[in-house]
Amino acid sequence: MTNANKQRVLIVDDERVNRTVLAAVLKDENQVILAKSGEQALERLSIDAEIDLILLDVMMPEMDGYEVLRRIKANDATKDIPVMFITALSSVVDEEHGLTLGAVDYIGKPFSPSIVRARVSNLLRFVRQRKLLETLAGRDGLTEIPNRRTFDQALAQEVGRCKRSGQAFSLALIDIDYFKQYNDRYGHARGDEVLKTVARTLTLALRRPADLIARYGGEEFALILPDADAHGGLEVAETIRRAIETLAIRHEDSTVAEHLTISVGGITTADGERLPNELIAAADRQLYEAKRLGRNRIAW
Ligand code: GH3
Ligand code: MG
Ligand code: MG
Ligand code: MG
Repeated sequence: MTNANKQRVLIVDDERVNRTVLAAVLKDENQVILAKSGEQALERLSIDAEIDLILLDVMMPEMDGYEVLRRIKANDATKDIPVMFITALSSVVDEEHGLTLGAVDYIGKPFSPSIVRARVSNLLRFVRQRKLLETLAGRDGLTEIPNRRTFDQALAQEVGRCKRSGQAFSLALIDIDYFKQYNDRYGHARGDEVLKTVARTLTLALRRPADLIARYGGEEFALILPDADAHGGLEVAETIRRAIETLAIRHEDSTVAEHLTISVGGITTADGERLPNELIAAADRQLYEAKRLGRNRIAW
């Protein structure tokens, strides 16, 4: 297995021999990262929190393992990373203390390599499952693009960023024109296929990695464009409107065109004081305007 597919285990121990032995036990199955102190571990986590499991020694000079765990739990970026103590402090009181602080497991030293390997492997299986569930929970089941829940989180984050930086960003709602008629004429299954195609097309039309397109509801999609002013926002909106038109999906019951079209309502804001739902309402009013003006168009 290449390192890219391996799960990542951070080993924190002040004694070199312990780090070496643990690394030897785990390195075939996992990507192992070493830290020789609590400070070094926290420093490492501050630049790279993509760690699946932390094996943590308790007795270390300067900062002990209990304090390291407390800090890991106090930080939003790291609080969900499971921590397993591996320590010579193996009284019932020590073990209870470690578990109460939130460690998922507590292994006494000297340890049996095969037991450590098995416990780590069992735990990492759960971590993998949890990650998969998290990914699925953020995606729409039909189109497989981010869902409303992911969008709401991203919008809240963007509003926060805007409040701090004063940087403008753009937000747009996209709605398929006469989609009810499409379903009525071609059937719901074909309608579902169209939703998938539209989702894929919208996704491919985005250029910056930070841009987000989500399925907002039935046949509505929502778009966040960080750092985009009205000019940039309009340009993206026009690109996607044209991209959908170019698909030339036949829609005989549309009164706008003979093929499927979308309408877009967009806004640009640098006002971090407006709440996410106020921004959505403003974009929705623009969308309504685009519909009222004849559909297959953008109102910004
Ligand atoms: P308008 O141009 O005003 O937006 O007209 P419209 O017909 O698109 O608007 P309306 O909101 O009345 O209808 C939306 C339709 O989208 C109704 C619903 O059947 C369809 N729809 C919503 N979700 C799905 C879905 O998951 N699959 C399919 N096939 N259709 C869906
Ligand atoms: Mg130690
Ligand atoms: Mg709609
Ligand atoms: Mg519609």
